[in-house]
Amino acid sequence: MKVYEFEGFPNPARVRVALAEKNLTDQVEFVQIDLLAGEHRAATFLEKNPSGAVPVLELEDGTTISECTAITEYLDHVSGEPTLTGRTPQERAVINMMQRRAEAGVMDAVSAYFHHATPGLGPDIEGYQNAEWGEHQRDRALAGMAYLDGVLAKRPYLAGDGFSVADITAFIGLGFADFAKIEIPQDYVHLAAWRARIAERPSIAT
Ligand code: GTS
Repeated sequence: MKVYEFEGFPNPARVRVALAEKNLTDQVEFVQIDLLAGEHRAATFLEKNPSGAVPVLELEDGTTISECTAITEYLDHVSGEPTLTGRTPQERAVINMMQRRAEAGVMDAVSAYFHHATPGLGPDIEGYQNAEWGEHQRDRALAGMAYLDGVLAKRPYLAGDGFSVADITAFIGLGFADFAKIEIPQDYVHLAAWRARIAERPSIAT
């Protein structure tokens, strides 16, 4: 398997954590796509992902899979029992729902803030920017974090009693918020405690 990524960037980091959780990291060849140099806009890369975004997983038969959720779904089923995306119909549905809430409410909102209200990836890469809309996305991200804080007041992980892909998305989304200089309110105490606990997982700490 190959993973096209830009190491250290948030969406590729989601897949790095999933790979580590499934003990698959050493089975992957990582190929760096320099986003700052615009390598993701080259025709050869757009053939792999028409969205022009990393990460992309490429299988031995040439199949390319983009979107972190789809890649994680594949990895979770290719190595042992599913541990990240749920086993029963109910688990799968709840994890999917919470993953999407973390993604839309934090990850995607922070990303939109970064690309619109800050210099983002620089003038050569950021074509259209709308700062007002970007600022609004920061408010959305803070609202998303407040929602997750409320969820974590009632249960240890976002989708219930076990760690899942929803936790990966939210954890990396908070890291992206730090990078984009969105200040996470200190009174989100449940979110902060959960974040400290997740940071200790071997898939993240090492
Ligand atoms: N929904 C996609 C996923 O789940 O994979 C998002 C992918 C994405 O936005 N990737 C960013 C990218 O390639 C990299 S990251 O900075 O968000 O980690 N962006 C290219 C660009 O031109 O914005």
